Amino acid sequence: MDKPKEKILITSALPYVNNIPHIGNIVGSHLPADIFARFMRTLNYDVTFVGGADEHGTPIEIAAQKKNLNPKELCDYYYNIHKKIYEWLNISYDIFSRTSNEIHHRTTQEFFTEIYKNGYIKEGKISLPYCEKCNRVLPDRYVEGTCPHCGYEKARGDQCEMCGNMLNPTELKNPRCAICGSKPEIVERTHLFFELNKLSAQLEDWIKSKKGIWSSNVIAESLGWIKEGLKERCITRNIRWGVKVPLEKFKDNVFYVWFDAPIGYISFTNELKKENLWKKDSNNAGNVKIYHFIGKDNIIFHTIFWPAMLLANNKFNLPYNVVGLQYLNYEGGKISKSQNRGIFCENLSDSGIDSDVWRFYLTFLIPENSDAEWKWDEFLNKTNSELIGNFGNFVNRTLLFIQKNFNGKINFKELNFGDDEVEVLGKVRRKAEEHKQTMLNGHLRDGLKKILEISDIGNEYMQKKAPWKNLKENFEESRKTMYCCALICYELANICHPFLPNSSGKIFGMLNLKVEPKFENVYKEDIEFEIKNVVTLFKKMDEKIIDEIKGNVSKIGVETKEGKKAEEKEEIKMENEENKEITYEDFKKLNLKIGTIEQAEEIPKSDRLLKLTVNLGPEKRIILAGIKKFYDAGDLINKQVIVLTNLKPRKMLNIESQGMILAAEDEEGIKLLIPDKKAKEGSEIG
Ligand code: B3M
Ligand code: ZN
Repeated sequence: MDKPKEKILITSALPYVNNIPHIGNIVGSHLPADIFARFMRTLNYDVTFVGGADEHGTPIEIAAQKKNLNPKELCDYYYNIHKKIYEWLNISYDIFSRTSNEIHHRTTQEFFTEIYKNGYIKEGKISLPYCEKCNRVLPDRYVEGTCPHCGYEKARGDQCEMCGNMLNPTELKNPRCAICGSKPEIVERTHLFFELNKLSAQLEDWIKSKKGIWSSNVIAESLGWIKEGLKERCITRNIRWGVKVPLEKFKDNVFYVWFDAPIGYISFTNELKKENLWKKDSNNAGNVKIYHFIGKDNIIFHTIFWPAMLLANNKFNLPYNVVGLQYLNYEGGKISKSQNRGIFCENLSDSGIDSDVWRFYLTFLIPENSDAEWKWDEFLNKTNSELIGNFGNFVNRTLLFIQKNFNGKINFKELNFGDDEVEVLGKVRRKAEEHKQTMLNGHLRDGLKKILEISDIGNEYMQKKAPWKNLKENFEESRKTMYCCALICYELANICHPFLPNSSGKIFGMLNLKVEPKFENVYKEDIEFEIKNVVTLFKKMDEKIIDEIKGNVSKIGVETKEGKKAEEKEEIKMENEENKEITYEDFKKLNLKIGTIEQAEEIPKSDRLLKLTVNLGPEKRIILAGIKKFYDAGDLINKQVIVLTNLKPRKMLNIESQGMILAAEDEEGIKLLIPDKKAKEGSEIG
């Protein structure tokens, strides 16, 4: 294959790390971006795929405030959850970074300074809602009210979620403070404004030049905005959490989150030491295609606000494509965390289902042109009939047949392909080319359909040739058929990789070939297949499995009872502490002792905690332990445990917990550490 002609930079919208992502977030940017990145790699493009967490702004601040955490604590916790989820789903980020990193702050400040020097920033006075009760101004999401454009009653100060319009906080009708609900008054403050309006003509030309590349709705929406007239936009906020404004007069201000977030695309690329991908004056100038994958509420920020920033700065390449995706609904309604409707991804890895299966159905739900909808019965049916019945079936029956009847070994030696073989391989090749075109045009769902059509062709051919019948009378004919089927499996291993990376790897493995997915003509006559260790690719689904999965993946994200929130906060703090390194001196500070559990009770408000009374020799302690799911209270009586006794007591659900019991955790759950012989209560450990 030729060496790469072009470098490609792919980005996926940077999620706010203030909650657990749901499947709508996955199909709305990470998954399509990943499929495209993987596909372009198979075409030998030099692909860089960047993502990361958007950690600033009022979405983070408000979420942290509601949990009584500082924003950094909140982000540390959710960042790790997000990262693990994307890893499990095989989202092939070259980097998944954070806008709280120093390099991002520096990059943002330099970016701003350049725009400032180029004359696109001015000072201005702005009226802002001010909440007397909370004693603060209310930027962006700190104020809610009725949208002046569409009448939606829960519009936020920076944007209306319903109609997508960008707003100024004072434009809202019936405004109220998002924290305490009081009606704000209006105060005046001096801020910095980005003069977007100066770039209107340039933006319009640029957007028009994208006809045929961007989808028509992205173009229409963007041009609509220009037509309405671009206004200068306030880019500073009088809060502490964010990137500091590098001007003396505004040193107590930070940038508006939508100013710093997209610069994350640059700073994360720089972290990879690939600065040149963005730089206009590098060797790559004009030769890097930048693709942004984003949800529909982010379109304007990526087709107007961000390109305007880039134009004003004048040192960086502009995006080539902005892929705007629609929303995913769930069983007839919107996904909603507060109503616990939808699939939240934290427990996907416990679902017992290969991530490829999730990716498979989710690919069909990528909302390319209109909103899509998750349906459990469709998940079951599509998985069974298309992924397993068609694709998996062809691969498994081919490989098993060869393993069994040819001792796994099959090659082209002394074979002559007949008309049927020429025909079937030609058909497969044409489908593969159609697949490629479909993918290049950005239709990932249809791209996946073409792959299923290929395995369909394979199944049909095998059925027609009935190689099992020829095994005895015409062994060579059977061998020919199976070599041909093995080639089709090889094609499938290559071509399914962007969608089903685990399965692709497994097929390569079973064919005993190096895992090197490439889009190329696989019809070589010199492959020595040595098929072994054939495994079934996918587990068949049934109602019972679906019910189990449902139970697993939808019990997350319930944020209703106060008690739960309090518990969650404790967990976040504890988890954050776990990630720090300690010294031996630190370890010596731990006071660990043997104790015997004398009483164990359930706590009605908690499905996680048990209340234990532990005898430590000279004293007894009440300890709350998060082990309810794994131990029955009754079984714990008289068990000996290791207790951390000098942990500062803390209150959970109004009960003071006076220590901590040591336990291990693995995929089955939590296991208490128990001494192997009975020891005296209060014995020291170290
Ligand atoms: N964090 C919005 C969102 O998560 C925002 C995207 C930023 S992309 C630079 O929906
Ligand atoms: Zn609105």
